[in-house]
Amino acid sequence: MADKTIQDIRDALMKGDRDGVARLTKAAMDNGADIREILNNGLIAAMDVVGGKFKRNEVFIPEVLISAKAMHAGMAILEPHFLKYGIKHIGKVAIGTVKGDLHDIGKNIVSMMFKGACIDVEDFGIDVPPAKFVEAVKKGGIDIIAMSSLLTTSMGAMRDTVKALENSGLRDKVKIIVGGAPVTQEFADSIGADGYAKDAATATDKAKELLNK
Ligand code: B12
Repeated sequence: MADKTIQDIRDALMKGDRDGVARLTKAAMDNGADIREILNNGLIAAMDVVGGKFKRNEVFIPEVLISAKAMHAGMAILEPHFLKYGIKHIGKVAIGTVKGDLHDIGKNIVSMMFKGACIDVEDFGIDVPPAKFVEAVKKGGIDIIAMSSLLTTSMGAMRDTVKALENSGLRDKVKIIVGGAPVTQEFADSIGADGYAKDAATATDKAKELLNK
């Protein structure tokens, strides 16, 4: 019965059925299903399938976005139960699309996958200037800065952010992870970032590695 519900959650998410995911996730919780099971074998597994299809050009951006929204609806049901079920946040990430760049689809997926991995996320949105990241690190409580760029012309803002952190004496207080279609491991190394990932699933693994989890 529980397996069937998890399968139904996966199917609903892959179809982008936001209300269905919310309803089924709630039903699974009410029926006592394991929250980790819902998260890992339901929501995250289905989003991985959608991500894979996107990579193979079997689905396109609208489908990815609709499924991501459905995932969000499921996550919203699970989130209040995390602490109750002993699932604690393993760290905190401040994420944003860098200055000059308005693309946020990939960044939002990364953000959601982080949340799914029990990483607390502060999302600064798009067009985020270096000073905003610096301010967040200064305030404290941020373990990782995650920057997204989809434009070759905005990649320089990642370098500027790393420099701004260095100039503020805060660089060693935080790990930095970068990504987005034009970003590469070589670029990440050249600006002195701690990590790069090509997709949301790898980004989550990388963040956990940087958090030593
Ligand atoms: C959708 C889109 C738009 C939408 C954005 C809507 C939105 N809310 O995001 C709109 C129409 C607004 C737009 C505008 C523009 N766009 Co546009 N856009 C795209 C498009 C088609 C898809 C991008 C996308 O969402 N991909 C899907 C997501 C899921 O993939 P992703 O972003 O790569 O994210 C994944 C990974 O990269 C990674 N990742 C992403 N972020 C992060 C962060 C971290 C920390 C990590 C670890 C990983 C990670 O994980 C994600 C999930 O797996 C691309 C072409 C393409 N096929 O990529 C062009 C593209 C990015 N756009 C482009 C351009 C030129 C523009 C415009 C300048 C067009 C114009 N002349 O006005 C403007 C720029 C506006 C601005 N200042 O930002 C070019 C960029 C060229 C370049 N290399 O610089 C592209 C490549 C199209 C092209 N071939 O020319 N765009």
